[in-house]
Amino acid sequence: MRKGVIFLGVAVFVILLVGIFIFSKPGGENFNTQNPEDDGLNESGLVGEDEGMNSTPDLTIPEGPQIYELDIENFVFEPFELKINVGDTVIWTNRDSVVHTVTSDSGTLLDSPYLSKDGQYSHTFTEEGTFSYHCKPHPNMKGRIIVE
Ligand SMILES: [Cu+2]
Repeated sequence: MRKGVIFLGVAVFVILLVGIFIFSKPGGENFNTQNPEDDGLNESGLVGEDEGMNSTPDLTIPEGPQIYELDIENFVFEPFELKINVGDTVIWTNRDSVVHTVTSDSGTLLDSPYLSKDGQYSHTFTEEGTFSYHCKPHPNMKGRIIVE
């Protein structure tokens, strides 16, 4: 009985020692690696996230005014409807051999000359609104720019 108890005690002691050794070694490594990682995450997290949060919109905002190219082809404004933002520019290019125009339905915002093949007309939209236009020689040719 005594030998058994002593053996059990020794065995438990050894197991505990081995357990502590096994636990402390990877544990220490984990703590050693986790702490710098945590620190790194905290540092780069606090700084990096702020930079990230700032730099992501910064990457979006500097896109700024856009230039949209719109073809006039086969007697059609392509695309027929275009949504853009204030400050954006639209460039119409006539791909037909026939002359076309870009002419506001009302007002004179869009008032291109007669565009021959590969002729271009551009306009920068500075106000919100829906701007419908047509082609003077072909009034059935219609298009509109929606500025938001
Ligand atoms: Cu036309």
